[in-house]
Amino acid sequence: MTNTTGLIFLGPPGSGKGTQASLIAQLYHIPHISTGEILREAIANQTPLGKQAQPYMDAGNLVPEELVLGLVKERLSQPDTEKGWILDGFPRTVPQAVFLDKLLEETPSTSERVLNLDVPDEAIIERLLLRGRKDDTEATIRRRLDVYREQTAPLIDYYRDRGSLHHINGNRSPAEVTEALKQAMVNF
Ligand code: B4P
Repeated sequence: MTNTTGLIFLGPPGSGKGTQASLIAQLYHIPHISTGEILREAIANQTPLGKQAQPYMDAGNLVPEELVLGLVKERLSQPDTEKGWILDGFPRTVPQAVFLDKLLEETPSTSERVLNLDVPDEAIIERLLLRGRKDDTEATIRRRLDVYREQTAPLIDYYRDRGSLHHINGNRSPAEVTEALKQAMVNF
């Protein structure tokens, strides 16, 4: 019997994953697990993880798998994930998705649903330049979009083949996107 639903938010950088995952997590009282946030916090605290991750993030590249896999495994083993969870920014590569599958096999009561936010490149560049985070320069944003296309977009086929993928138009107001996500979740 399935009694835990894990939500995976997919989409290009700046598609609204972080914004929406945070809102949905509050609404459904489940933890929002953002690998980007965890890594930024590690950088701010200058932990060994943060020091290793920083050059990759500054350049708009993914941080090496060995730095993220362990932290996700550890986070998903915390008791607050028992009723459900949202992963935002993970998986970002097919090997990360395979790792997550193996992890979830250990908890057969968990099923996953994948929500993919679609937003065109021009809108993304505009949004991220406005946000102005350290890795939001135009050159880095373009690099992150290339990395997304090369390494993360293949996950759309990966999850579509398993029938767990829902597409959401993310190119509208945040409130409209939240409403569309809630509707998709009703129909799971
Ligand atoms: P993330 O923190 O995941 O950053 P992101 O993809 O740029 O952000 P997100 O998509 O959540 O932003 P949001 O739309 O909320 O990753 C940063 C870096 O960490 C990566 O480049 C990588 O180096 C590393 N990393 C993270 N996970 C990794 C992994 N698994 N493996 C390896 N490396 C990893 O926000 C964007 C802006 O748009 C905001 O300002 C927001 O206000 C605005 N916005 C949101 N929705 C909007 C809407 N509907 N309309 C207008 N504006 C909107």
